[in-house]
Amino acid sequence: MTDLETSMATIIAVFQKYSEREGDKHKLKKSELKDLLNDELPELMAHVKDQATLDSLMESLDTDGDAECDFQEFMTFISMVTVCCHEFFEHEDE
Ligand SMILES: [Ca+2]
Ligand SMILES: [Ca+2]
Repeated sequence: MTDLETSMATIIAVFQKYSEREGDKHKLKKSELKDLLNDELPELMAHVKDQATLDSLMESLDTDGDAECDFQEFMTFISMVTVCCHEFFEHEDE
């Protein structure tokens, strides 16, 4: 597999690792999302310390309003964070 293919497979595997834990196997409930963010994005979570911030993050991700984060909603979040990282590293070079 190429680097990009591996990355895509990794994102899917990471999502499933957490989404399968409880309830709907294909969706992240808030506690699963929280564990995923804590374990997989600790740098980002350093900025999301309080419950209110996590609540509003979950709310903004949950575009269909079912109180769970499905894979499409998760990908929207990942691309948002990745674009932010890219912008950050672009400025690093200057
Ligand atoms: Ca689940
Ligand atoms: Ca949802």
